[in-house]
Amino acid sequence: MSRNPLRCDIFCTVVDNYGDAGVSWRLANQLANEHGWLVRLWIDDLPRLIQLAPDHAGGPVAVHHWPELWPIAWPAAETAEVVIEAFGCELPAAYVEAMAIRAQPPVWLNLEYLSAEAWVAGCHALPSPHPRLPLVKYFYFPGFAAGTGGLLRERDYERRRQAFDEAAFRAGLGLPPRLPGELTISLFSYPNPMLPGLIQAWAAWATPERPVRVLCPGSGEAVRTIGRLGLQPLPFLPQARYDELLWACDLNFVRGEDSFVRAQWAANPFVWHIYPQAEGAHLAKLEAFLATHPAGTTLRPFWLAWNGVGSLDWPAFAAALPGLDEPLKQWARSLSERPDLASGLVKFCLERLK
Ligand code: TRH
Repeated sequence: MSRNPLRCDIFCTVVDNYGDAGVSWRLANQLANEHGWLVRLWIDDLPRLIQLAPDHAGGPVAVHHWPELWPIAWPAAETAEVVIEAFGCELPAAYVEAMAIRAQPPVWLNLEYLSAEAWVAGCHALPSPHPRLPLVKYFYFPGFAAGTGGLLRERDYERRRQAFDEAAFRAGLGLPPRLPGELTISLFSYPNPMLPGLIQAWAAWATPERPVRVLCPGSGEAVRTIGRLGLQPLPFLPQARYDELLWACDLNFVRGEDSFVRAQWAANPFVWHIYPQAEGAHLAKLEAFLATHPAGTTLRPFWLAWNGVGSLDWPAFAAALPGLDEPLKQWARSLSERPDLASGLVKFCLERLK
């Protein structure tokens, strides 16, 4: 019989990005809100979490600072039935020792990075026995295909989207109402040498009949107007409001992992700036995603150029935008029919805690 509510500890370290905290926070909330688990999130960078979730203290997830110096001894009773380390962060040694002396060892998962590559399904859920202690760690891979851990998607996502009021959202951010014919774009990327050229291309393309407004969350830049192109910095938005930004824009530039997934749920045209890796390893991941996506052929030239391969042809991409609507909706629909990552993870753990 499973004991409810289960206790779960999620450990996360943040290395100069938002994604690791963003994914851990999202998962923590789903486990607590949708599955009734008692979740503690241990994170080394609290200010980063506060940016993503300024109101975290009012929610069901208990957020704890993961101190640089963890106590040298930790009681077994203070470990959880499910222990998740996000993205290969190393658990405190004393915590691991304590896990090993529980009557029933915890289900220990390493939540991995998302990739559309074919090998993922073969590695998902593989066990890795601890070399010394009676513990097993499982590699838990998110993914797009059957046989992977799926993607994070909250149960109330569609309801929130249906209730979304774009005019109120814009007013709340101090933005003017949408102009007739306006193309609204959100821009979240790594530093990108292609950006100055893209800004020029937008400025040349924008006309009084099709003005362009680019919203840049967290950019800290000044407002700029070039002809009918407006570049507008926004504050870094709380995570739930970032979804609203993606809904409010006709085109979303996203990056990394979590904003990339959220853009897919939003199902508006998007451009992915993948996290650059040594020796171009990221390009294989980019190609793998494009190869699985129904609009991959259309997206490919512009996406590759945004990631440094080839030259950006904004007018051609802009002309292709209307045709992306249906395949992107179809993609989001088919992904949402698969079990979401949190539900799959709960099932996986319950099977091992019987
Ligand atoms: O911050 P990122 O670049 O994180 C990445 C990925 O996790 C990647 O897998 C990892 O290898 C790399 O870091 C080191 O991008 P990502 O994943 O899109 O995370 C951004 C988070 O910030 C996401 O949860 C959305 C959120 N966000 C807001 O909440 N408000 C905002 O205004 C913006 C721009 C983002």
